[in-house]
Amino acid sequence: MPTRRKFLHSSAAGLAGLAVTPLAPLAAGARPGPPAAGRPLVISTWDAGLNANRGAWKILGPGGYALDAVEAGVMVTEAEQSCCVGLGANPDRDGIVTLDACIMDDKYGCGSVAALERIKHPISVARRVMERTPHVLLVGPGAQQFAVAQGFSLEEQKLSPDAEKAYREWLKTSQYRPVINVENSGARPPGPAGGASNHDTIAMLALDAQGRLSGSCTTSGMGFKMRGRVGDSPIIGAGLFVDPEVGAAAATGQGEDVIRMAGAHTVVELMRQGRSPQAACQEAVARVAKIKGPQARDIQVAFIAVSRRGQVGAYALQKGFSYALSTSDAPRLISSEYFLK
Ligand code: SD4
Repeated sequence: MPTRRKFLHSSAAGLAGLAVTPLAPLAAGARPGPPAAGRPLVISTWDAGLNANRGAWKILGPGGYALDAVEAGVMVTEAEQSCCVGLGANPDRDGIVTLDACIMDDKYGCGSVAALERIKHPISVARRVMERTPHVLLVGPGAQQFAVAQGFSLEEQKLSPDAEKAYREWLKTSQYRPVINVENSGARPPGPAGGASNHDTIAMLALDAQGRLSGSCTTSGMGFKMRGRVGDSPIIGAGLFVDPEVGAAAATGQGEDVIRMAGAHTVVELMRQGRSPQAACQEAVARVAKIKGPQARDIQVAFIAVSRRGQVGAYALQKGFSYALSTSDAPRLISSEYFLK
């Protein structure tokens, strides 16, 4: 167990690492440089981001729209049927898989769904909410009703074999203990099922050849969560935020702690004040650490960010977070820097 003293020591070390000289804050109405037209890129969370980025690059590479890319990219992950994204994911404590997703374009358009059941591609439903309703967020049965009315098919309510096994294991204790970095631990909580493709929430940010930014995020949320629990991932400003004047940011990790400090919005606002995407992610993570105190050791929170000029950044609370970056059709997996040493 970390002592409070050790924690304070490591926090101070982390904060010292934050002595990044900020760029000059933007004057009212000013824009942070020209957009990065002509140089598309896509960044996404965890190792699952590699395949997702490949999906996104099929659109970005030939000059397509960032919004189409972030939808298609995370659809790859939703279809992979892993422990934590899409219908193959771990269920809630009542044994039902419920999915959260959101999407945001380059014109402050946004749409999300939460607690959606039996729909294979929640990200596409979120996009329909954005494009075909006057609303931003639909939840539960209403979200499902909308999806069906939009032509999405209702899949069987049945756990995947891996999820079934993990759920049965979980029932033995029924203890709620989210596992930090389960996304790339190769283990599906609480038992040994899962494997190399194990991952959690995927969040993706893209800048296209015309300098347009978009973002997406999709998850089953924390495995074995309370029924009705919604995390940060479908909450605009928490799990995802895109401001075409500044940049975009997305979060992964313990959603409750991202929501309480308006995570992605905080990162974007720090960029607006002149921080680079890297410094902004770092400062936002430091804020989580400060809020949580010694309990910060029990959670993971990480942010990724892109400026409208095409700079990227990422930072995590704890060791173990990785992200995929593509500036060509060959994505790279990068181990994130982190706060708690
Ligand atoms: C949630 N933020 O539902 C998600 C979980 C996550 O990596 O991102 N895990 O709280």
